[in-house]
Amino acid sequence: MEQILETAKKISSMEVRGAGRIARAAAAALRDFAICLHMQDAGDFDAEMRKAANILLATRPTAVSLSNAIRMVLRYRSNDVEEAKAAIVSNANRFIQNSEMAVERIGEIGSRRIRNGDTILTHCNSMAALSIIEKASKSGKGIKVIATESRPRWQGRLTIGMLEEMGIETELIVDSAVRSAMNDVDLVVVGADVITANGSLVNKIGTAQIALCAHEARTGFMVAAETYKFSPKTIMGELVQIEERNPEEVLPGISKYKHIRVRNPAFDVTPHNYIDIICTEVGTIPPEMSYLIIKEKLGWEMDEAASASSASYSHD
Ligand code: RI2
Repeated sequence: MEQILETAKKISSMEVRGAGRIARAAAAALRDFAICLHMQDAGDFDAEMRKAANILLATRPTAVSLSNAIRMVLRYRSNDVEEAKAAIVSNANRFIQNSEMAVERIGEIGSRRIRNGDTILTHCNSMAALSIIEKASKSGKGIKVIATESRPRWQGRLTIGMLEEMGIETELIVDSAVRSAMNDVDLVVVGADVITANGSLVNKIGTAQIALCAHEARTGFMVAAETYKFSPKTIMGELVQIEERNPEEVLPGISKYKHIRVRNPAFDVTPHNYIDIICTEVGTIPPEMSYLIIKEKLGWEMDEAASASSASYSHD
C-alpha cells in the first residue's frame, strides 16, 4: 500500500496536479498495486483494491476524472486473482493511452476555432486548453495568449513556462485584471475539472468571473474537456463537492491572526449559459449536450451512476 499512499500524497499536495494528470497517475498506481498484490483469494484481492481506490479517491474530492478513471480501471468481473489482475493492467493502460490521445485530439479539433491573429485568454494550467493553443500555433496561425496567475497556487506560472517553450507570445496578468484585458481577447479557452449533466463547468477558482466578463464583452468562451471529465453522478442530481484547501495556501502564517478566517475554495461553477462550446475528443458540443456524453460515451448505466452517488466507492 506504500506506493498508493505515495501517489495519494503527491496528488493531495498537488505535486501531481491537473485533472487529466491525476487521473492517469491514479490509474497507473492502481495497476502497479494490483501487479504487486500476492493473494490467492479473489475476495481479499477485491477488498485490497477497493481500499487502495478509496485512498486515491479521497485526495481531490472535486475532480471527477479521478473517480471515472478508477471506475474504468476496476471494471472487472472475475473470481480468479490472475484474471482480475490482467484486466486491471489492461484497463489502466487503455485509460492512460486514451487519455493522452484525447488531449491530442482536443488540440486538433479545438484549434480549428482559432483564427490567425487571435488573442486567447487562458486560466490556470490545463493541458487540454494548452493542446488547443499549441496546435493552433503549430498550424501556422499567429496567435497571442493572455495567461492569468491563478492564485493561490500560481499555476499560471506553469502555463507561461510552457507557452515560452512553445515560442508563443504571452502576457501574464493578475487574476483581477481579467475584465480590463477582456476587450483585447478574441476567445477564452479553459480546461475542466468537472462538466455536469446540464453542461455547467467546474474549474479552477476564478473561471466563473472570467466567463462572466467574457459574456458581458461578447467574447467566445470555449472549454477543453476530455469525456472522462463529465460527471455521471450529476445525472442523479448530486451536486459537485467543491474542494476547500488549506488556508495557508492563501495566507501563510494565518495562525497569528485571531479574528481572520481565510476561505480557499479550489474551484467554482460556471453556468452553462456562459459557455459557447465544449471541445471533447469526440467533437465540439454545446453544453446542453453534456447529458448525452455521459449516457453514450461514458456508457454509464443509471444504476451505476446511482451507486456512485452513495458515500463509499464500489466496483462492479
Ligand atoms: P487538464 C486543474 O486543476 C485546473 O482547474 C485545470 O483547468 C484542470 O485541472 C484541467 O487540467 P488543479 O489540479 O486536465 O490545478 O486539462 O486543481 O490538464
